[in-house]
Amino acid sequence: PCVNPQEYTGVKMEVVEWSPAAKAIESKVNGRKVFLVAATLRPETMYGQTNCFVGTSIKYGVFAINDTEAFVCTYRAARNMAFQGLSPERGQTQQLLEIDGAALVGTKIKAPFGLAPEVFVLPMDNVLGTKGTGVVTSVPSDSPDDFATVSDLRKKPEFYKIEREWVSIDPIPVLMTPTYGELTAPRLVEKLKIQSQKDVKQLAEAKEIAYKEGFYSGVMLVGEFKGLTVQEAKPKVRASMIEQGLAFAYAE
Ligand code: A2H
Repeated sequence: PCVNPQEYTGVKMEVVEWSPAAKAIESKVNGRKVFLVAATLRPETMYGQTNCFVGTSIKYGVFAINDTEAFVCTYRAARNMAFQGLSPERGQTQQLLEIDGAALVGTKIKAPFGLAPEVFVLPMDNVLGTKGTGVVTSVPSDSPDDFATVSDLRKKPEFYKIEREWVSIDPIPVLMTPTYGELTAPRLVEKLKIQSQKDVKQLAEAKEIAYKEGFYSGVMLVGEFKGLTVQEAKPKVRASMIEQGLAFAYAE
């Protein structure tokens, strides 16, 4: 049972170029702009996006939101969104088509507020189809899960069926903490001797430390709110993204 609803920020990552396996979507959206929508709890870190993750065995849908926009996310998320005013008709999804996560890999998308403005969709083992939108934007500087996954992909691109070029962006410093400096997640992954995204237990611990450290002791290094504490900047970055039409509030 859900006691405290989670207030996510839905980040709209516009498709710039579909992967060959997803190319057919283009002709089925009636000229709409299509966005992969990532649910995040750390909007203040969006400057450091280096890619985006999907689960390769998760089913996604392309959902019409209105006449001009369509979102890629799980059916479950689209249904929640429809009850939050994001669909042509309240409470009703309008699915244009279905697509496997694997087919989305290699799609080039925009990363709103990202210092690297265009990034690729990549595979992550631990994406849950039952949380958020099923799409996770990746910030390896501040998310141990993201850093560990990107490191796996760089070590074995053939195994993960990706091009090495798709993981070419290094972690981008976003905020500074007294204990871990400007790359909190890489430091923690090293300190806790995390070898890969499969080390879920240590990753949960690293995630907890990174979150607390960032929230209570972090200071922004980049962006509109550079110099503010993370605690101050978090709602401001979120509001700014929403105001610019690059994100929306999403609860579940
Ligand atoms: B966070 P909570 Cl920089 N499956 O965003 C797996 N993970 C998911 C997900 C899904 N379906 N949907 C969202 N997430 C991730 C940024 C970030 C995040 C940073 C640091 C920590 C962090 C960039 N990735 O999360 O279980 C998303 O990653 C750790 C709290 O609902 C989202 O925020 O609490 C977070 O997990 C939501 O996790």
